[in-house]
Amino acid sequence: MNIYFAGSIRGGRGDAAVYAQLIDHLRAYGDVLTEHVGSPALTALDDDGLPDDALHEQDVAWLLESDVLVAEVSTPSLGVGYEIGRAVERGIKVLCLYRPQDGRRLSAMIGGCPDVTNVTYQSIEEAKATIDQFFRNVMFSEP
Ligand code: 6IA
Repeated sequence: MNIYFAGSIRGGRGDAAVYAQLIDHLRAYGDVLTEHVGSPALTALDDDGLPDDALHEQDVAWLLESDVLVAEVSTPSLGVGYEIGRAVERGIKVLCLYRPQDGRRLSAMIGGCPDVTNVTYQSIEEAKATIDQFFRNVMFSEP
């Protein structure tokens, strides 16, 4: 199973350590095509090494060959929102994990999307249990 993990990069790297732990957990279910999203070395202002059009082309290609998209959406990111929209259009199963914080609310375009499984969590253990449940459902649902 190909898994696309989406998490904020230029939107801010405050949750990078969370992404790394979720990616680690997701490896039990398949190939995570976007492991770099969890890299502690990656900052919001890094020189990405590739021009933006090449990054976009590469990421969309990975997205379209994915069976599942798991997004951590606590740190708002234009790129993550875009990826969720493209996945929904394509009929790819989407799980969004959101950690509620004072002074912030999840975008209605994500929280209100009927084609997205939206789950809030507080601890990493809770997020991992949500992932386990999501994959149980994916594995037992019709393609
Ligand atoms: O708008 P944002 O940058 O926060 O969007 C984050 C999302 O866009 C992530 O889920 C990624 O899939 C994708 N994305 C953004 N920047 C990159 C990137 N930069 N490489 C791959 N995907 C990206 C180069 C990083 C490289 C030096 C390790």
